[in-house]
Amino acid sequence: MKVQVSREVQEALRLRKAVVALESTILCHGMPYPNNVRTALEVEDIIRSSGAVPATIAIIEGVPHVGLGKEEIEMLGKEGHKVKKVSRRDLAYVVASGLHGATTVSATMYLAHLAGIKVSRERGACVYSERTPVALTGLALLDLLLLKVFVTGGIGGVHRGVESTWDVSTDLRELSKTPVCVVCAGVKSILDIPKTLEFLETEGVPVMTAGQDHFPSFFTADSGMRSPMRVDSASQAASVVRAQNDLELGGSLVAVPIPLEDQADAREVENAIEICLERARREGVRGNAITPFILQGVKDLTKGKSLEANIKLVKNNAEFGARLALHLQRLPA
Ligand code: PSU
Ligand code: MN
Repeated sequence: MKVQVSREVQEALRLRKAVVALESTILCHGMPYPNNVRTALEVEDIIRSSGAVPATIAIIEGVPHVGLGKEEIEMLGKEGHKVKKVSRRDLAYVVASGLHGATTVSATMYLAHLAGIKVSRERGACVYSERTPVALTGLALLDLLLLKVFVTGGIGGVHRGVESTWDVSTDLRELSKTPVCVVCAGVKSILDIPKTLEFLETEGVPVMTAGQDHFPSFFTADSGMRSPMRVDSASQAASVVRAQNDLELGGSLVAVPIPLEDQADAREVENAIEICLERARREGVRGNAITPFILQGVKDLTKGKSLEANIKLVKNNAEFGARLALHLQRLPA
């Protein structure tokens, strides 16, 4: 199967530069046009100016793309909600049907990992034919660290009212399966944060918070819940990711709290969330439509203030994620 890796990303992988994956659901379903396109391009530039290379991931006409051009980001951002939201579950269908797809955290992790493996295999083949057929050379070992860092705003989690809906985002299971580190700003309080942390513990996913003891809650820096682990720098996070990788344990989560000055008003956001959850219940919104429905509603009710905070935190995460990826790439094989 074809996975289209952009020229910029191919070149970066060849030179073993740090590459940071980015998702596209936030582009098509998480923010309105044109803020979405502007933010996506600015986030890419933040990663470039930190010395890493961005790889925004999406499906275009059935082909998974790792690294998008400006025109492709513009096209997907303009199409917005018309582009299908694609989690792990939806990947095969959207590929087989030749559709566009906006990848969520789970699908983006999966495709980043797949592209890393494909590139390693191609190199592996080349190593086998040119040198002795050893299983893993130092070169191939280093390749296993390709495309291991992915930056987003927030991940999916266990939804409030899970007792009756069974709504648990597949992002959480993906984290346990796929060896990619996801950098986010914590989990939004549209979700049940304590249950989300419990589930991540069950799934064996390391959850680290940068620079503080408490886990953040997306729009605000402190959810009131203790973070299972704390790291005080991007390099410390990188060494955990590296150990996780060497132990072949699957993914990990790094939460970077929103800077205090960029926080949204917690009470205002909480009120908006309550109203939207009630609306969703009344209107029977279900399944993968819930998260975009609530994000949109909260944005409208807070008159765009939640969107402003959202944009700032994604950029903040991009800076941290790029540093993490650079450190990871520099660690000795
Ligand atoms: N949380 C946010 N913003 C988002 C998402 C989650 O604060 O844009 C998106 C991500 O792409 C995430 C997806 O992977 O929603 C989770 O959807 P669901 O709850 O349907 O699993
Ligand atoms: Mn769900």
